[in-house]
Amino acid sequence: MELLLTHGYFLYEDPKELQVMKPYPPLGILYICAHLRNKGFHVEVFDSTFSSRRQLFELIKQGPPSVLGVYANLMTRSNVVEILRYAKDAGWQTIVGGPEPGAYIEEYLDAGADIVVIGEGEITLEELLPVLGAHSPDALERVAGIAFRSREGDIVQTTPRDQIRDITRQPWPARESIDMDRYVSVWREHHGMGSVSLITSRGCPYHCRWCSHQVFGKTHRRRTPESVADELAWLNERYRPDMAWMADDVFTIHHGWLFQYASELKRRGLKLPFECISRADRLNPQVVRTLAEMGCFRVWIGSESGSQRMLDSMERGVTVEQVQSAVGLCRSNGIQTGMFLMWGYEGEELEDIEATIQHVKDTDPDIFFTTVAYPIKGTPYSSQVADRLESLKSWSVGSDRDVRIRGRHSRGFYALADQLLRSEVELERTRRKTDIEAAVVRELQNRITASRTGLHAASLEVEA
Ligand code: B12
Ligand code: SF4
Repeated sequence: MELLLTHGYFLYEDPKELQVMKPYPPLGILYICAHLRNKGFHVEVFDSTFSSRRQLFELIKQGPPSVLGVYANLMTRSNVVEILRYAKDAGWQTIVGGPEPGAYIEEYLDAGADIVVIGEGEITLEELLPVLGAHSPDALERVAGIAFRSREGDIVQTTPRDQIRDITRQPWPARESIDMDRYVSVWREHHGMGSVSLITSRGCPYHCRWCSHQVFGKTHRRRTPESVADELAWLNERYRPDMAWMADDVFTIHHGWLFQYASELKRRGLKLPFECISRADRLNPQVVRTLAEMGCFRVWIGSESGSQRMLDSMERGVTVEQVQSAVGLCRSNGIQTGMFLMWGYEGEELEDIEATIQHVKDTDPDIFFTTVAYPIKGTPYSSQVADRLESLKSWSVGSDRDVRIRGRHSRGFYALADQLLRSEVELERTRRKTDIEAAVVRELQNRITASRTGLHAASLEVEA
């Protein structure tokens, strides 16, 4: 074996993920695996999702040592660091890639990575694997898109890797190298529907200030509608799922493409229920109708805030009204909506929080999730707050979420904002019912008063 690919996501070791139980395969390393196998390399994938670190370490120990390539993102850093160290000690050469390492080159090199891959991995690994064995810094320097330490210990970063021009010609993810049926069955067991994921494009050209563009920059490339329909048809035939998740950043970004894809599915008589993410400004009556006809049952919308002032300062490029109208359009076409909301972005005040609460009450999405804003390294938001950032954990065991931002409100403050939002929405929903129970309403009103009082009191303090 010339390369073993893995990632640091261990579902059964993460109590939070076990509650959600919505695993999807690591498409990035599966794309790399398919590409390299097509080029004649002997590549295997150790899918950590349903496995344990003990099993991975056994495999590494058993050897013979070769090259280990690990995918890392913001949440998996500490696991990845442990894997890199273990592999290094066992005599393996180590490569790390994915959305996080390019922003922390020095840290990953210090943590046990021989090479950090920046950007897309397919062509970089195709060129890197043959020269790795030579241990020649000169040869490494000629491989674009990597960083490593020279013999003198300096960090060398090579020229940026060009992006793959035609992503349609890339082979589909090597799903056969992992236990895909298990993903589908876990979904079916826990949610009544077996699910598969696929992506139709790479990159997003928008510039929301907190969003990471580490891998694809602000570019956007699409596969042809026919190729995506072929993959969906194959997934449907091979794994018999009940639904699909279109895992693109913004599935609806290109309307012309979407209409072509819809007619391609129609021509083939292929209709698999699916969910996807959209920006609100990419949803109009024709798009939403088309989504519904294609089998879309849920659209996730990054709503973020009900305050236009906050949306503008995030450079979100969307209005509150667009979100409200998008949710309404989905509802009238029988599509559920899921909403992502963010607390604590730079400059957010009590009135912005109240505006968000009012917005969610008015819009009434089927589901909503909230997060307290966290600065992903490499984003404009992270640079903006850099001089007020304090890490709460050491780099190798923490993540970009484990930070305190001086001048921002406390975690307790945002927890109260969250409670207030949930109680207000519940009261609104209760009032819409015909058989209102007075005691329930009173209880909710009491909760709202307590949360709002607590929130106002907590707003007087910020993180020192
Ligand atoms: C789908 C998705 C998810 C899904 C499923 C993940 C999965 N198993 O597929 C779910 C919903 C679970 C999810 C969750 C989260 N996600 Co997410 N997700 C995505 C999304 C939209 C697509 C991922 C994908 O398939 N990409 C397509 C493949 C082809 O790209 P890729 O994975 O980057 O791989 C390429 C390169 O990175 C490189 N590469 C990848 N691996 C390796 C390995 C080696 C050895 C090498 C050399 C190269 C290499 O080559 C690959 C092919 O070119 C990305 C955004 C994006 N467009 O990538 C965000 C993204 C990865 N997610 C992100 C975040 C923040 C999260 C969460 C933390 C959100 C949260 N608050 O909970 C969680 C973390 C979950 C976890 N425990 O790991 C961030 C990560 C930022 C960072 N610096 O790490 C991203 C980049 C979104 C963003 N723009 O900010 N996510
Ligand atoms: S948040 Fe969504 S729309 Fe904004 S830049 Fe990121 S992927 Fe694009």
